[in-house]
Amino acid sequence: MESPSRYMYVLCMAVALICFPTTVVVSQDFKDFNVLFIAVDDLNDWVGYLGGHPQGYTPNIDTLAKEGVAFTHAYCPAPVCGPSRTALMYGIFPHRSGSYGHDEIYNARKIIGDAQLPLNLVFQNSGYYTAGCGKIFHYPEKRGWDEYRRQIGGVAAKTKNNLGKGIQLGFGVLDTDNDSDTGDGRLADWAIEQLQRRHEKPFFIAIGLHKPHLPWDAPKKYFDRLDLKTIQLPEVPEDDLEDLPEAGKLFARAKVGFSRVDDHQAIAEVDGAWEKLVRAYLATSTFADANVGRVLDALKASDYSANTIVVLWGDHGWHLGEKQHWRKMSLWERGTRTPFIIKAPGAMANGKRINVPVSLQDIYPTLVNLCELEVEQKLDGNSLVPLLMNPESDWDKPVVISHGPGNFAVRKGSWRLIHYADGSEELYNVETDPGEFSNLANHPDFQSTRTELQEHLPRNWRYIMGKRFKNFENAFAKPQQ
Ligand SMILES: [Ca+2]
Ligand SMILES: [Ca+2]
Repeated sequence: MESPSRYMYVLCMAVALICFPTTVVVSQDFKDFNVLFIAVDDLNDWVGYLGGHPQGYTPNIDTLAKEGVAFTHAYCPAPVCGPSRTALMYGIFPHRSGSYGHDEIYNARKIIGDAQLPLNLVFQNSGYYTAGCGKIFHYPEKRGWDEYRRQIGGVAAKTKNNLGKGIQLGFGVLDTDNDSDTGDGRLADWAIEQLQRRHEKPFFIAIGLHKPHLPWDAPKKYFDRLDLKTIQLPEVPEDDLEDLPEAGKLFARAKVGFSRVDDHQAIAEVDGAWEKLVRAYLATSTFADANVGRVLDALKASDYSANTIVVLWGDHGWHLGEKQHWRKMSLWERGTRTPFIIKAPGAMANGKRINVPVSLQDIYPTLVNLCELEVEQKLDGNSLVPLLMNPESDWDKPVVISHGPGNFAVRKGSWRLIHYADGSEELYNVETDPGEFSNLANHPDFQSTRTELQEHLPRNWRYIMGKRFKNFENAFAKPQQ
């Protein structure tokens, strides 16, 4: 496959080599890029470069964002680990695969045909050495790895906090100050060892950090950075849910299989609980960032720094009270926006921020495009190579996010349309109203915007209902055949 965008990329690289021979060092053929693929579980936009929280502290991710192409409005295909990763790694939208959640019924290996190859297998089939550790897939995928370690045990938490009131949001201090004693730290060390090897073939090395997924356990130094008294809580207007349709209210406050209580109500009833949770999430995110930093430092110190593409992504967002919602599983900005950075050698947009909405669904086609891999299957999403070449490119593609059968969000330009399976909707201007406080779906001035966004809603989707969604069953709809 020789796509025009790939051709343009090579052309730009060639121009860069002629014009700036000292700034671009490419020792191999363009198709021999290595890939360092970094996934961070449950990392929302509370990272420095995205500014989702003023106390977000992620210096290593921010450095990568400055060196590479920093996507500021990147969204998950679905707001929960399993379907987001399935979509990303197999190149198929959740509404086409039917992988919406975490029940066994959504197991990717069961509902996606063998002909839809995972990304790492395509690299392996293309002559790459493939090594992975940690959480890349949600449902284990044995195909396509030369080496793989899912987990490497680390020290346990020496203190665990119980907030009471049935709140099941655990956090604690790990019994070490050395990151390399922790589970994620050991995964980072495993990836570092891979980068220090002498590789005969181009490589695809993947690391999936488990934090900041719950429980929010991290070494003490990360908690100590933040005084509880200074913690800033997200802005949550008391009447925020009043302009939501019933389906929106249900998704905001329902007990969704991960919790047996109304999280927001329980947290409000325990003095200081909200601050402790915000601090624990921020601390664990900084801990994750430190592990990212060690891997990136190892790449810089290796022989592969100049010809390795680095991709970093979080698998979905996370609410800490916004919309009176906790955890993932929402179609709002905080539940769906993630960090996403691509640093490709010689890419003209390196060092730039790209503000148009893009999807993690775009990662697979982008890497296939950059590395010139042969792929027979249909790939959902778009290659972002035109944006990597020219950050000013016209790019007005809608991003579609699924949450169970028939519930979608569309992000396009500065707008978000949420369409629930019962037909009710929310509409927000994310630029002027980043907290999405004002639902404009019924505002007379914005009906043409609403209609335009509706055109991007999938007309058909696979209907598969998992157990965890049972209390939402009436909120889901079968496709109109
Ligand atoms: Ca996740
Ligand atoms: Ca509102």
